Amino acid sequence: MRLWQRRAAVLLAAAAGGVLFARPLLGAEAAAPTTPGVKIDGAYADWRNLWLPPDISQHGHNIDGLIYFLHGFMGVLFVGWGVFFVYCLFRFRQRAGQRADYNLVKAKPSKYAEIAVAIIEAVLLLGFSVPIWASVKNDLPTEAQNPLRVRVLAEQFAWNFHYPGKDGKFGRTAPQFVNTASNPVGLDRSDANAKDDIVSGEMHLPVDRPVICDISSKDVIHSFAVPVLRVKQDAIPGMRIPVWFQATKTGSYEIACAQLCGNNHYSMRAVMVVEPKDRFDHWLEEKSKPPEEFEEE
Ligand SMILES: [Cu+2]
Repeated sequence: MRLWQRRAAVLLAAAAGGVLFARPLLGAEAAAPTTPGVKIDGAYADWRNLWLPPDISQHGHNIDGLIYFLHGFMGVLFVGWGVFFVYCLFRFRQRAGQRADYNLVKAKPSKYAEIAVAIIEAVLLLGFSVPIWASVKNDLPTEAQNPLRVRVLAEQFAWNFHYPGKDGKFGRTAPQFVNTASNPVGLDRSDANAKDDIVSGEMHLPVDRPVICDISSKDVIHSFAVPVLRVKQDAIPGMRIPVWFQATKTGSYEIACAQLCGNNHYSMRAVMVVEPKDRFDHWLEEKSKPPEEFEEE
């Protein structure tokens, strides 16, 4: 067998191995559980959302604007440098009687182009990215804006949403009270502030009201990702990291985990229901009724 034949055989075997290895993973992906009866708005499976998912966040247009600009800018650079590269291939091709010159070419236009690219990138970073990041991450809504506070607690492989209830105060939580089935966030039911607290596996939010989520994790690092809100924040055990947003459109949307967190990472999703204030209040009311069946046990 010749060398190129041997190489081709190795490449073919590697490709076949890759396909065989990937198949079970792809199968598992297709079988990811869905919440029955819930239609997810803006889901990736919808062919109309091949580009960015719909934006239902007040700050989303800032991030989208930056994404569009960066893609346009990178497209211009890609085409520009690509054309220049092909031109150089032709212009400096090997010819009879021509000798290569190993000294650096000191051309002005390329220097100016590089300086311009560096300036544009600095402006993008300092003028746009950092301020947008600061407003999303640091400038939390004030009390006067009446934000809703929700604690988001991630675990392998689910999301738990903890609401303070009518009194607006979160009850005490501690690891010794954690029960995966009946008390996933470890709420101390004997604490007065915990009496009206709500824990749900589905996130409900009022539309057009600022929401502050305090993100944390019970086990490994997860990432709270809501594509339609342009929100993504790592959930880190031992830390409570705030992230805020304001939803502008009602509907049911997907919350995903954006950090590879274990075997069933692909199934770690939750539904986020954005609804009008009265329906949200009604949901809170329903949920805050004391869970009698648990108290008797
Ligand atoms: Cu996860």
